Parts: sequence; C-alpha cells; structure tokens
Amino acid sequence: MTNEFVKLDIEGPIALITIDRPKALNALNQQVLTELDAAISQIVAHPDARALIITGGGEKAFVAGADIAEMSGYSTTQALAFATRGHAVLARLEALPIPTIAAVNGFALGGGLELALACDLLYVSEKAKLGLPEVSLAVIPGFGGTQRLTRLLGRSRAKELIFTGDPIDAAKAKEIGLALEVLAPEALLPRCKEIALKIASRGPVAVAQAKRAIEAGADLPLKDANELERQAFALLFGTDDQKEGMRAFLEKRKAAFKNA
Ligand code: DAK
Repeated sequence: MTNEFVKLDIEGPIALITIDRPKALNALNQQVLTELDAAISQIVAHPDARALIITGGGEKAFVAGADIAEMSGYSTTQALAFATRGHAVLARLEALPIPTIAAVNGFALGGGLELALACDLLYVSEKAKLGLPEVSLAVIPGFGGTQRLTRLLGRSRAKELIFTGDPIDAAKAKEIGLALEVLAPEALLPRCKEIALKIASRGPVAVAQAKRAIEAGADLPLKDANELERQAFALLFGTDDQKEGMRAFLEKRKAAFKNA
C-alpha cells in the first residue's frame, strides 16, 4: 500500500509503517490518521506479519505532534471528534496481537510521543527529542498521553514532563525508562528490525498471548491478572506450535512454527 503520507512495507514477517509528511515534520493531521488506520487494517489482514515497526520519514522527525495548523481553529466539538479519532486509531494500534516497535528517529512530540507510547517497545536515535509540549499551546495531550505516560513512568515523572512541556533528549529518555536503547541514527532501524526478527522467530500464538496477558492484566487486580495468565498458559498447550516448540527442543533442532 502506498498512501500520500503513510507508507506500509511488509518484508517477510516485518511490517514497517513510515509516517512521511516532511513539510510538517510528519505531524498528524486527519489524513495521516486515516491513512494510519488503513495501514493498521492491512496489517490485521496480513497473514505473515509478526511484528510492526513505526518510524518517521526524513532525518529530522518521528512525528512532531498533532497538526497545529489544522487544530488551531477547532471548536470544542471538533476537538472532541479529533481526540476521539486519535484515541480510536491508537487503541487499534495498541490492540494489534503482534508486538509493535516505535523507532523514534527525531522529534517525537505531543501526538508523536503519544503514537510511540501506544507501541510495545520504544527505541530512540541519538538525535531524538521526546516530549508532551501541549501546555505551551494551552491544551493538554489529547491522544492518551496523560494516561499512557503516567502508567509507564509513574505520576511524578509524567507530571514533570506534562506540566513543564519540556522535551527530553535520548539519554534522558533511556535513563527514566521511556526508551529501551539509544542508537546511532543509522543503527536505529537495523536494530529495530533485528528485535522484530527475533520476536518473529518465536511462537507467534505465544507472543500474542504474552502481549494480551501483559496488556489486559495491567488493568486488572493481581488475582484476576494471574487468572488471565493461567488460562492463556493452558490454552497454548492446545496449539500445534507448543508441540513443535517442545519437540524441537528435545530433538535439538530449530522449531518451525506455523502460527497455529
Ligand atoms: N503541526 C503542524 N506543523 C508543524 C508541526 C506540528 N505539530 N511541527 C512542525 N511543523 C511544521 C512547521 O510549522 C514548519 O512548517 P513551515 O513553516 O516550514 O511551513 C515545518 O514543520 C518545520 O518546522 P520548524 O521550522 O519549526 O523546524 P525547527 O527545526 O525549527 O523546529 C520543532 C522543530 C519540532 C522544535 C518545531 O517545529 C516545533 O516546536 N513543532 C511543534 C511541536 C509541538 O508543539 N508538538 C505538539 C503539538 S500539539 C487534542 C488532540 C491532540 C492533541 C491535543 C489535544 N484534543 C483534540 C483535545 C495533541 C496535541 C499535539 O500534539
């Protein structure tokens, strides 16, 4: 699929989405959200995709936020509709059964950081700058930033970033647990692909169940979350891949998983 601003490439088991709107540093306008939603639908329908990487086109930005020019004249009704749309698209991204990786190659501000936060894993280039600067525009994050950042980093860190609006650099992002690794710009995508390929080599149903247990469990009391894990663990013993994975170990060979 090639759209105007959102490119989807599927190479083997890896899907790669590139947000590519260089004249606005890849800012998320309505069209970008629509194209992103369509790309997510294509990934859902693709039988071979085992991991998704999202990155920004060009050298400078991952995504520099929601589109300020488009938002500036919104009424409260339009703002509600825009936030509803953004939340819906990011919720679909978050609900993908395959792991998702944000390859943050530059500015990830506002809606851009919110997009990265809806991914499972976040890697940054040395050039990355991450932040939620919305209060400097006299609004607040509108695509889940107040919630996902807080759940990831805790209230205190999230409040510091959101109240000041100041972006942080790559090293700080790693120090506070927002980014997993800091990479040279040219090493970022290769490293993300390496991680994606490793994930793709594991039992796909098991990876999907692990993601579900972690994500759904995070919203539950521990007792209920553990029950969710117990059920998922048992369910996997009904799959061909579990038989293959354990047989392959015992036969000292590489497993050939079928996603079944
Ligand atoms: N939107 C639209 N255009 C943008 C943009 C953005 N977020 N960010 C950059 N651009 C455009 C610039 O206007 C400029 O366009 P031209 O002037 O060339 O036409 C072009 O990209 C290059 O940007 P700069 O010339 O500014 O480049 P610099 O290197 O000097 O600066 C920068 C890079 C990233 C520091 C700067 O562009 C910047 O500060 N950008 C804005 C970053 C920002 O504030 N992002 C957060 C946006 S607010 C809600 C829903 C959603 C949200 C909130 C509420 N509800 C409905 C309730 C989310 C809000 C946000 O994401």
